Amino acid sequence: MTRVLLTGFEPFGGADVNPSWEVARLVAATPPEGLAVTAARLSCVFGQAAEELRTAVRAFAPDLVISLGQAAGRPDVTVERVAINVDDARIPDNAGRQPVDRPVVPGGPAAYFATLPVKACVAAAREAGVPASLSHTAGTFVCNHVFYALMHLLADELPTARGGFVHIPALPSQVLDVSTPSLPADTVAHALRALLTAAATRTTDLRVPEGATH
Ligand code: PCA
Repeated sequence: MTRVLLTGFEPFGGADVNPSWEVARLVAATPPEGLAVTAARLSCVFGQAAEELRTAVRAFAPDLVISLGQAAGRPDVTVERVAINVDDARIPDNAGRQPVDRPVVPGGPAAYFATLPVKACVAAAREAGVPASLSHTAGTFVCNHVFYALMHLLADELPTARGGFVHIPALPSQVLDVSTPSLPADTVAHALRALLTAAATRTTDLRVPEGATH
C-alpha cells in the first residue's frame, strides 16, 4: 500500500468553503485502489500552515504528499511544476499576516521542482475526463508557501517520498453568477484519484510538450 498524505486548506479571503479541503476529504473517504489516503486540513496562515504540514508528514510518514489549494479564476486542475522561495501576499492571510518579498526559508534554494511525474499527472486527469494542465506558478501566497515548505521538508527529512502541489478551480456554488470558471468537487476528486495513481505508480514522466510561452 502506498501511503498518501493529501492536504487541503481552510476557507480564506472571506469565503465560507475551500474546494481543496472538500476534495481532499472526498478522496480520502474513497481512495483509489492500492493507496491509503489520509487528509489533513491546513490553516491559511503563513508559517502556521507549514508547521501543520510538517507535523502531519512526521506523524504519517507518507510515500507521497500532494497539497491542494484553490485557484479561483483558473478553469482546470493545474499541476504545479515549481515552488519558489518567496512570500508576497496580495491580501492578508487568515491571521492578518501579509508578508511582502520575504523568503519562505531564509537561505533556502531559490526554487524546488515538484518530484511528481507532473506531465503524467496532467495526462491522468485528462484521461479521467477532467480538464487539466501544467502550471509554472503556484503564486506567492500561502499555497506556494506550503508547496515550498513541503519540498524543503522532504528534501531534508524524507527524500524517498514524492511531493507536489495541485491547484483546483472554484466550486460552482462559489460562482453562481458564472463570472468565474468552476468545477464540481466530485469531478475534481475523480481527477485527483487518477492523478494520485499516476503519481504513485509511474517511475518516469511523460516526455510530451506542455510548456508555456508566457
Ligand atoms: N489558495 C490560496 C491559499 C489557500 C488556497 O486554497 C493560494 O493559492 O495561495
